[in-house]
Amino acid sequence: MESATRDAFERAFGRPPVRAARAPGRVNLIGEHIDYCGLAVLPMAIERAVRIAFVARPDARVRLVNADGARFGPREFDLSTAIDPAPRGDWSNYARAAAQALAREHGARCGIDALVAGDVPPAAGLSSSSALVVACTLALSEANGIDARREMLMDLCARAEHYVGVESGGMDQAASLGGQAGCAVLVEFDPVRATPVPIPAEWQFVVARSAVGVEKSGRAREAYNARVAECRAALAGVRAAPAARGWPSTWRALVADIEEQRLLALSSTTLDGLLSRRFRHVVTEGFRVQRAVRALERADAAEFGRLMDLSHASLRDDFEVSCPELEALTAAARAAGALGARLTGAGFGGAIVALTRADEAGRIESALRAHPVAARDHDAVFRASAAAGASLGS
Ligand code: NG1
Repeated sequence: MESATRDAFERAFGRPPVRAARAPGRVNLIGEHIDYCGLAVLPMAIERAVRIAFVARPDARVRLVNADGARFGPREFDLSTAIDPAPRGDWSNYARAAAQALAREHGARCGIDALVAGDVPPAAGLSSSSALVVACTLALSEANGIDARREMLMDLCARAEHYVGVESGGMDQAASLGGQAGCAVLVEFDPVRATPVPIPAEWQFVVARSAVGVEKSGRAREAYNARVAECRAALAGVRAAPAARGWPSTWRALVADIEEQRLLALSSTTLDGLLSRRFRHVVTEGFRVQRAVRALERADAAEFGRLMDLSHASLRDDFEVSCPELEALTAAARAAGALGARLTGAGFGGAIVALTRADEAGRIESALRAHPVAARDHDAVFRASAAAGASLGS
């Protein structure tokens, strides 16, 4: 633990911290808006992380102080199986989410004093929210002597985050917990598992944040939840078609067992325009993830980049989660020589990720940094390296 963190903790709580939890953010390489359909996705954990210095308390009180106190004021609540949420958008709701899930599922009763710090940009599609949920879960598990397996934590954290009212899938929590240095993480569901896939040393991913923040506690929440409901309706609509009799009931089994063209042909004659486009995104993205994993395994950067471009087009045209700023940044990355570029995360603003050869990354970064729609702070554009997953330390 850094001495600055230790000092800040002592100033806040009048005693030294004992343990530290770290949970990274993630950038999703491909497989967007399909985790909540149970389809595999391919993110990687990044070096930016939420860090919590903490000490267990003898009672159920959870006291939180944020290193960025100007934006995120101190919060307190009691750990129980029914924790009242703070007002919508309050940062403590992610800690409340973790605490309630651990109390309900593992009988956690012991609170913590915690100093929360981190460098995952919030509201950027880089999963600062899940990093906070995962870091709090690790800290509270440790304080309560809960010996948790990784897969169990992935599952628990994914469900826990529904506390904030977003019907999200399990990608972010699995990436944060399952990351490995130098590797992308193939996340599969039901049951959740994370398999590392090495990234060739000459590949470089560059992330650029747009100036448009995407507050999942704000308007993006309704837009996101609407997509989840539309996907459910699209699947039900296709399955109800006489021609689909005997077809499997889940997205995963459909993508595994039925040819892509047959799925698309049936959906286009069965569903209305909007649901048919949503269905097409989910199915084509599901197949793209499989192709992208094969491209990564054989170090075919050109093919991986092409799949990123196709993913982005599908998110824009069929899933309608892009915006002019993300269009401008992906176009700028490609014009500067990126092999592929796509929005990353939920969309509606936030960030893009581009793939480039490492020796050409500087040119892409400069083009993105100079672009008028890029965020204006010092780390709006950065090279993302695949980092290790969440951990406990001292
Ligand atoms: P963001 O908003 O980028 O953290 C969200 C969901 C994911 C996934 C992506 C879209 C949360 C916590 N995460 O990620 O589960 O569905 O959108 O692929 O809401």
